[in-house]
Amino acid sequence: MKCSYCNMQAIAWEPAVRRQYCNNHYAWFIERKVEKTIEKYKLLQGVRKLVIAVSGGKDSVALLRILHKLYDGKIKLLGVTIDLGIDQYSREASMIALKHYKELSIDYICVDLKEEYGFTISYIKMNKRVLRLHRSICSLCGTVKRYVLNKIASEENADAIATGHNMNDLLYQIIASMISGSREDLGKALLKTPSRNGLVSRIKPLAFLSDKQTLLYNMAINSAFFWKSCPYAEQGTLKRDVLDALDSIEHKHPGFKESLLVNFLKLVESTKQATTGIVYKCKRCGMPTNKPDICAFCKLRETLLERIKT
Ligand code: Q46
Ligand code: ZN
Ligand code: ZN
Repeated sequence: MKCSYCNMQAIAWEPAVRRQYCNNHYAWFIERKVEKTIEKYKLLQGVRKLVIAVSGGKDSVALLRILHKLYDGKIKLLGVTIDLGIDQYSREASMIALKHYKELSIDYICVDLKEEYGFTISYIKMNKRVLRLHRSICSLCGTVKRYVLNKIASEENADAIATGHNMNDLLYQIIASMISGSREDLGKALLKTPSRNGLVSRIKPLAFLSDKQTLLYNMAINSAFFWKSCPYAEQGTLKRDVLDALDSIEHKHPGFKESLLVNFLKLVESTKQATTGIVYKCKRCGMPTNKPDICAFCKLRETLLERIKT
């Protein structure tokens, strides 16, 4: 199989555009796709300093590499990695993120949850029942990651935070928002949320890339990524079933997932519902929260530290 653009051997076939690509042309195809998303949805309008959240996994590594290629020297980039304290898993993943920062000479901040806040995600997982924490470990971990990223971005005066959420993540958020009817869930599916009241804008430049495309992109540019799954990743979830169903439709109708996302975004844009939720200030730490009293992170941290003391 030859590349549709040159004589090199093809490594990927893209059914939606009916073309095959060699390593170089595949990297070019993916970078153009991300650039088009950024331009169409004005993701970097007014952004002079950008935090890039990098876990070391395939999506965040692709995000870092693509944004560096497209915007290094034009926008100030700051990589942020959180060591969640999930034993070996967190250490190995963080090492990969550090390797990329050094290779690309990008400024970065690495936060060790245990050193900085006195607890780890493993501690929460082990003591969830005793602590009467009823949310799933991934939902609690999400609260922690969002809080830490926002705090660093605020302190560093960044204009936005870029995350590696891909098309599957966003499509699942759309469905989750329909199931829960929650405005917060709907907001998570937006490509760009505005900065307001201490909450730093969030952007998702990989919104139109699939899992397979970010994987192949890393392979095409020979970029190392952390491939092991988190030991706490939930198996047999509704999310997995929804994504499998969407993939089977996509297989029969190439382009289905992309048009579902595009049309959903048009619908949200026309209603503007998801961006109008009230943002309060936490009475403990002063950070933004959707709770009128203390934020979910401070509440979680107080519960944990009380328990650790006793
Ligand atoms: S790190 Fe945290 Fe993920 Fe592990 S506990 Fe769940 S959310 S699966 S991306
Ligand atoms: Zn080629
Ligand atoms: Zn707080």
